Amino acid sequence: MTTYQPTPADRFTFGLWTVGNVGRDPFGEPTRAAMQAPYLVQKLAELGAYGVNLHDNDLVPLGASAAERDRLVADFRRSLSDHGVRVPMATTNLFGDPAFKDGAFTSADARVRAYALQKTMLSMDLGHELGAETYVFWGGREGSEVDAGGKLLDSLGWFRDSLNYLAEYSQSQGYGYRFALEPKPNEPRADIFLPTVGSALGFIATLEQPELFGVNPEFAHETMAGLNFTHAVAQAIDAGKLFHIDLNDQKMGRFDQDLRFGSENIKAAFFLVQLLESSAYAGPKHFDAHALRTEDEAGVWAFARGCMRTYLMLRDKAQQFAADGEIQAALAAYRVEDQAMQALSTFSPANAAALRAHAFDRAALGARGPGLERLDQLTVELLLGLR
Ligand code: GLT
Ligand code: MN
Ligand code: MN
Repeated sequence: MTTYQPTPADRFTFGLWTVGNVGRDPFGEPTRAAMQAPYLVQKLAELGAYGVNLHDNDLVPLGASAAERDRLVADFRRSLSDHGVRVPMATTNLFGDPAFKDGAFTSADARVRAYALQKTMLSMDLGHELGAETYVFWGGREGSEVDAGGKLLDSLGWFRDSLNYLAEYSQSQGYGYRFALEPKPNEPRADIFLPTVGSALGFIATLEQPELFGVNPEFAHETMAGLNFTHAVAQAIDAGKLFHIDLNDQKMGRFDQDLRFGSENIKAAFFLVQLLESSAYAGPKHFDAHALRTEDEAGVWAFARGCMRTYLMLRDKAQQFAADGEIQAALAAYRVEDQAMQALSTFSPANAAALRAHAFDRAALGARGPGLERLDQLTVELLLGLR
């Protein structure tokens, strides 16, 4: 009987901002006391996590003195090494400071854009000091409520210039970062630029060094927009651009809920885990979620344990799915192989001429039942533990 106990080999990570979330929301004050970063590291290690990720200001508050910064970083590093916890990803808080209220890299104010570059370079220095290899850009404030400012095309140019600049900075420092853009459709802005995985992939192709950039898709963000997250991840994998992933859960069409992984859309979570496990993705599985505001500290650790445990249970289910004879037979029946047609589907003038002349039995093609109802029901029964 497997225990679904995670180990660092599973490469599960959390953010300081996730397990450290104090339960503040736009309508209410914190419901939990803040926990110090070294303590969060110790607790994550006890639970079997591989790593912890951070924004600059999750560790070093805005305005801290140099001495204060050095002390906080030293205490954090000591805890990381005492507990064998890694920092695979780092990012910048470009959303909390009122200076960024109308955008950071896409602010209409050139001074704010330059400040965003400076803050990001300093945060990249910190991430590198902690061993981070992936650098995330979540443009939470890059967007608008009104478009009266007329800066849409300029914003895309400013965003591009900033990313090009920071890629060069990383190289000039020898940091070797891979950068991951994290799309989100809205919140905190009414409309955020590059709102979906597809938009980010399209934008990456316009950068000076596109090979350094990929995406960090988040389950909740595509789901908020009514999109299918697993489809978005498949497109990122197909493009060779899945550099990082934010796992959580979300009710469709709501505010960004960042729910415990697998707590809401269990079937979608299953297909996602199945896709990830069958792909070459070997990066961290980051839970960008937090405990419900109702919870105390015990609830925070129940939340973190639950994210990892559900992933492992779904990974187990994916293995059962692959080993289930009836399911595999239904899958095999779903696909129709036809070598002659396959051969004609490779372009040559002769094949094109032959395919143009071929007489298809359209009625037979349309009449075939693919068996998806049965296959899906078998999947549901497997997930419910009946197989
Ligand atoms: C913020 C956001 C997340 C991003 C984080 C990285 S911060 O919590 O909602 O989706 O991944 O900046
Ligand atoms: Mn989110
Ligand atoms: Mn995220």
